[in-house]
Amino acid sequence: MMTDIPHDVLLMAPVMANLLERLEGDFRLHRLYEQDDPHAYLAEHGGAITALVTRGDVGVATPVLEQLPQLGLIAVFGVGTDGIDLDYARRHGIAVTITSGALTEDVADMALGLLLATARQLCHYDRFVRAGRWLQEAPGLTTRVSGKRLGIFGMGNIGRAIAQRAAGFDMRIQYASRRRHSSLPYAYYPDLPALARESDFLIVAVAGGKETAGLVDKAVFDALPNHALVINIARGSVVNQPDLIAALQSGAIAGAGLDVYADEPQVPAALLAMEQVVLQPHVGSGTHETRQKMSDIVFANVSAFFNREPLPHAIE
Ligand code: 8YV
Repeated sequence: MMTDIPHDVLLMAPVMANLLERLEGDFRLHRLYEQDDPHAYLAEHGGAITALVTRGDVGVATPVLEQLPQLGLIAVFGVGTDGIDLDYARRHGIAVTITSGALTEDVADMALGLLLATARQLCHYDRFVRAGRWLQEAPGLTTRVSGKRLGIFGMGNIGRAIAQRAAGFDMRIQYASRRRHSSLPYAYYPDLPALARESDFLIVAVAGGKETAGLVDKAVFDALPNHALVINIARGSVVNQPDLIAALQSGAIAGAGLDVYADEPQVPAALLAMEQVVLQPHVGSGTHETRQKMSDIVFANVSAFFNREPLPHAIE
């Protein structure tokens, strides 16, 4: 049961209305993103805040955490913890929860959707039909997806769900990741450029953060065949964005399908201008069904924390 005195919860960024209403209903909610001077706001209210809600794509800066001496929970709306200083959280006994299990399928669907859209030029031909160009010219040919060699970088839950889907397209599935998963029937490459050399398509599905920052760089684009397509549904930080743009401009690779970027919501003009690129605004998990589940999970974790119950989705 909740106590009568409302608990103070800090919200780092807008979340869906349904979650916002539930948090506001049960807690004293502090919306940091609405404050003109967040530092001064936290100097006044930070001492009372015991739980924080943020989004996977937003995280929380360590100086903010330093202004929250009583913080016991960071509840992430998403699965990415790359925007959170986990060492700081561990040292200060702050639990971290994520919306594990809720978004795997949607993000994998988006990866396949982007692959199909890029290879078969779905967005390009949508523009072609709408502009009335079909009346004047015959559409050109595109690239087959079925039966091709798919390299997946990262074999966590999302990587596996992508592989399952790709198997339905009779693709030859191979992957690079920190370690081999011996239970999986896919070829393992310890080295990313080696995987790239043998792949028609490369899907980036690895977690973001310091360990993976910039790993998909010029060496990888040079290793990929010129007809290769690169799909990123993970984090913009994993791909060296200037190297990606250079590879697309020089023809080192043939196209890209992107849901994530280095500096969201900024998308470089060079990418906007390219017809061989399909762009999405970080909406891999953005379906009604999944966002509702994510909202329920965040709320369940915050409630469990204040009820002193075990957290259903805590990481380690
Ligand atoms: C975001 C994500 O949380 O799970 C993640 O880490 O990046 C996304 O699901 C989502 O965009 C919420 O805004």
